[in-house]
Amino acid sequence: MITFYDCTPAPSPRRARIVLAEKGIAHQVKIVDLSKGEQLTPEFRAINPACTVPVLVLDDGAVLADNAGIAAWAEGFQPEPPLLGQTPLEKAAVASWNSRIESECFMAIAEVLRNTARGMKDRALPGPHNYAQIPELAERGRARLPHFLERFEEHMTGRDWVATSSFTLADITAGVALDFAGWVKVDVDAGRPGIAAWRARLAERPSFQL
Ligand SMILES: N[C@@H](CCC(=O)N[C@@H](CS)C(=O)NCC(=O)O)C(=O)O
Repeated sequence: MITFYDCTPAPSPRRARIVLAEKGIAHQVKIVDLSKGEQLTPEFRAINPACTVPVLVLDDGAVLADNAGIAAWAEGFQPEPPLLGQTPLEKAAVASWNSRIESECFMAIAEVLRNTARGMKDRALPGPHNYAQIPELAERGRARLPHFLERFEEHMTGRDWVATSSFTLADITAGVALDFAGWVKVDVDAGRPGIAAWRARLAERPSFQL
């Protein structure tokens, strides 16, 4: 049985959880409680030395230890519904938006959270090594996020989905990222009708309830 290592509140495993649900890929779930530091135990390090979730372990024992690998594998294993685009140009648009959202939005929010949260003192980055918080990085993240949102609102105005004319991985990454913005108390919908309408469409999908 395919095993999915998950942590329910965390945004990164939620992205993979939504991919698996959209594809209807059967799996069992093992919870790694990040709040208890279970990602740092010898048992979990033996599965993923990077000490992060999501992780998917396939029937043959292959370990997929990040969203990029899990999404690529899922598209090949279960092509329907396509999430990575169908034409060469669509594939380019999905890859490009996915990467842009990760670096400009997800990372900006993570910079704020990980460099301010008391519970993340000395855990400013995920992984096996401890890093001290840098308050200036939190400030920078707070400044970067509205810049991304301004451009994203312009892009989403008059569009149904982020990268192509249908729902793709870019919608999953962006939808999870913008929910994550709530963790640093940013209301992404306020004054942004294009983003708000698209998020309302996402909220109708059963996979987004997960
Ligand atoms: N590159 C990874 C990033 C995964 C990641 O950062 N996961 C976080 C949860 S959102 C984690 O495992 N954190 C462990 C920690 O904070 O020690 C991916 O997207 O797959």
